[in-house]
Amino acid sequence: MRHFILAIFVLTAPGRLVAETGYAAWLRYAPIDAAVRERYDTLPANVVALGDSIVIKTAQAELIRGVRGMLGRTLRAEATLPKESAIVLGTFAALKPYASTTSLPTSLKEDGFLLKSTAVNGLPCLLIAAPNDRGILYGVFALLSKMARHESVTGLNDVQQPYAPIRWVNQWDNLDGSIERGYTGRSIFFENGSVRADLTRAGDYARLLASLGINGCTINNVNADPRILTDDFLPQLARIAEVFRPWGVALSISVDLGSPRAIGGLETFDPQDARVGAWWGRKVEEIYQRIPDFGGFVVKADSEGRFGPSTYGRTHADAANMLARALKLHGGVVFYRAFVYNHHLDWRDPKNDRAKAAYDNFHPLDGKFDDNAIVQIKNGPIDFQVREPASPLFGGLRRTNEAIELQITQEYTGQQRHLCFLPPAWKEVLDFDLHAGGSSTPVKDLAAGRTFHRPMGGFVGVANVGMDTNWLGHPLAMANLYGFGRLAWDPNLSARAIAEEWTRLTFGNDPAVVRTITAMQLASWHIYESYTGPLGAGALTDILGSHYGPGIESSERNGWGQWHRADHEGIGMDRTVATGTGFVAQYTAPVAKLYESAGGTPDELLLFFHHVTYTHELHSGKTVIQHIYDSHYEGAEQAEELTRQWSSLKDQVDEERYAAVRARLDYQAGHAIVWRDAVCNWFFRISGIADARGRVGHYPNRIEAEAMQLQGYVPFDVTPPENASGGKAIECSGQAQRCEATFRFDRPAGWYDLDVEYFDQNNGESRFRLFVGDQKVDEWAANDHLPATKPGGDSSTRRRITGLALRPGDQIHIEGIPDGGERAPIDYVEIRAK
Ligand code: GCV
Repeated sequence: MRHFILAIFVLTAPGRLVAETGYAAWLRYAPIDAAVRERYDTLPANVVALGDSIVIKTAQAELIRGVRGMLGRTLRAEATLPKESAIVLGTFAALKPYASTTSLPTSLKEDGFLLKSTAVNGLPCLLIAAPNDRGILYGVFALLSKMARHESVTGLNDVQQPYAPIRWVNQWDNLDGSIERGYTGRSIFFENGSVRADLTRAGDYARLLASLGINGCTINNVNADPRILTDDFLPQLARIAEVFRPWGVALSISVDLGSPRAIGGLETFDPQDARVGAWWGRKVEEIYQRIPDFGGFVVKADSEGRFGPSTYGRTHADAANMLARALKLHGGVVFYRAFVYNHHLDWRDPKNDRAKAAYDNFHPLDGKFDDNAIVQIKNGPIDFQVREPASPLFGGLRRTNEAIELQITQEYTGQQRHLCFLPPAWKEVLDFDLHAGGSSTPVKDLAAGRTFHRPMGGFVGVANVGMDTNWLGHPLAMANLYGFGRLAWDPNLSARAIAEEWTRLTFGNDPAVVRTITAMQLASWHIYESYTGPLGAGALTDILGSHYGPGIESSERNGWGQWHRADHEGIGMDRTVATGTGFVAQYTAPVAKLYESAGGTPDELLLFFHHVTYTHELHSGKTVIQHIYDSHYEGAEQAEELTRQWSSLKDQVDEERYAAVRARLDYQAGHAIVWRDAVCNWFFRISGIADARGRVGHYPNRIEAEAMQLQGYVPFDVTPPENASGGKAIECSGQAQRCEATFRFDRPAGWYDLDVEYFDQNNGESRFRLFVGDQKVDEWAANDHLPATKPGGDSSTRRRITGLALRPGDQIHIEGIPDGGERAPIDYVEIRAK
């Protein structure tokens, strides 16, 4: 299949819109139109690789592949300098013999590179030079990216180096082939408890990662299965390392600290027990024998039920250092996650606060971690919510390596069904100055190890690519993987520059396409936030289940600590020192001063730090409650606007990707209304304060299904009630094979659209037919794969039937045919005049 896809690209004439699956992502190397192609006429015909490592050979082959795709020319592959102009790939060491002819920036750090138009041996050449082979590969990708974006490649003198040595992704894949928080097919690495036989996609993933400068990939869930370290698994891991190696991507794995006991025959996993240390030492030795370029371990300990050093009264530093020492001999590193918290917190104690956990656990250990141990810190103090402040721990470790963990996986941000481009959110944290000493200490510098001159540091992205052809499900979601890689390379890039680059590479350089998609991406995080989670309250999603649809009370009255503390008077977590949990004190004085007062806290984070009444006035001049109503209505409208923006590209984007994006955006616009109504109605009910604009609770164009004339259908209560219009819906009763809901149309004659809001569960495929009088005007199947087995906020979705000529007195009926556990449930019909 893959070869077939590639063949399509190669054989396609420039300028034509050819169906694309999205598999090629931003490495399409699409044919360049003749007019622009002239720009590359001076490109040499030879590519010389001065060296024969697998990485430099890969770089050479990639350059040939890219130029072939874009220009339709096949460069000659050479191993020595020919007597004509060439593109020369070489490390500084390999280029030494020619040093007299060209000057090299020898102070460049590992993985950096130089693209330079210069004379080598008296001949005009394009030099791609680097301190190491991987840098050359990155230089090749940078050159190809320029060409794909139609930039000139003459007169180049471009020096680039990464901001930090650590640029890794963590996949949370399970050995059985499922993916924790995976929304797009099975694992590309594992299947039924083993490594997949066919690792083509794993290799192709490594290629995508390398094209962004990502140099490490952890392949399994941080909730690690100890079996990954068993003797029969190690050779299988070596197979994955083999397909990563050509791309300079180091393989690493997550390990369970309990492994010595679970699979090692010891009765303990105490990090201070010499037998345990020795076991890890031997295990690491075995790994390096098979995988000499192995990257290291990622550890989640004492968190969400994982084993950890607390079992033996040891510290996280004890555990991290035990592994670090075993790895150090071989050049490996250990990432120790700071995501450690008690998920059985007593919610009745107003001083309890999960946000404090990472700092409380790790700040006292500053300076106690070995030099090849890295504390991996989530961007915010809770857990990848739609908006959180920067974790204070970034500024709380001065003598310890750290890395920032960002989530590419849209766990709490729409699960790749909703468009939510995350680089703007990440930038807010990366650029935030924690005033940790010195004049400017933004999180990006702290994480990169620059502020306190740490030997290591950087960026880790949690990713969930799966077997679905386009990797992440939503074709536009790949911009998050791209954006993570670009920010890991250079966090000073703007979100706009990243969105624009990605669009050009993924959809081509047509100005309208670039303008429209960039604008959509840039607006999308704010839109998603507007209809799902106001003012930093945290996600109002179902935190006990899917983390997807609305579940406003799910975070309350339990030990998970994701509380927003909304009651009938007000909302928000008081985290101040004066009256709250004291979390604010974890920040340095200038930052603490900002957050300690409600007046100093920016509106968008107000409820993260303060408990206020619903009538509290924001900086914007609105009351909190009116902001909640307005932002949810605006967000839902803007989600609808995204569908219009995308429609404007109908003839400029290939049909396959156009349709795939269109379907997701349509769904999103409908689900944004589900969110809007759930949140607004819940807050209306709890606060008793009406929407000043009269929208909440009033749906004049809506006909509730339970108010229709029913045959075979029965009304039922949806739980929680705000997740269905009016708190009720209908479903086919007991053994009914076919049910009907009918209503009489009572508006003036005209053209109308009908939105049928129904529930699409994943335990059945009901079918629906809609009739006006006796005429069937639409039919569909509830066959999406939404994360729910019952009617509610996760499964609520809509069918839009457009352009119906309706007359007063028309009988409209919907026929539902249930299947399995899904009883053809319907919530309401919304009538919209054209
Ligand atoms: C891998 C959140 C997610 C979990 C994840 C955890 C973590 O709680 O919901 O699925 O577990 O974070 O980051 O360890």
